[in-house]
Amino acid sequence: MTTATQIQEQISLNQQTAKEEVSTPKKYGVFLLNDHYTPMDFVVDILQNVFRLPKTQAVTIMLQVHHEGKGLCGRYTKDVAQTKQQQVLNAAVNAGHPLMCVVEELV
Ligand code: TYC
Repeated sequence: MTTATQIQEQISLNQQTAKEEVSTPKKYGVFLLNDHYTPMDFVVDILQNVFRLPKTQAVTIMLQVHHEGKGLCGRYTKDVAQTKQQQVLNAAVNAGHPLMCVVEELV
């Protein structure tokens, strides 16, 4: 026999499943921060190689970070954003540059 409680539980499960199927995944922005030491060419290389941006766009974003302190490099799911951030930080440490990179949830 199916009780009212069991029916209600099944409805709750169905609603949960439906919500997971239709809700769009959150997006996360990967941002570069300015500093006084990292060479501009190194930042442009990062934007081209990690974020797959064309040179023109890479230069534009690098200059935005240089002048405004921070710039959006790309929007991704959380795991991809964190992987890109780690690639930037690894490359910066290996090259001896203090370049900083942060991930922020986007609204
Ligand atoms: N401000 C740096 C310089 O003058 C260049 C720079 C740009 C550094 C962007 C970091 O995220 C950055 N060499």
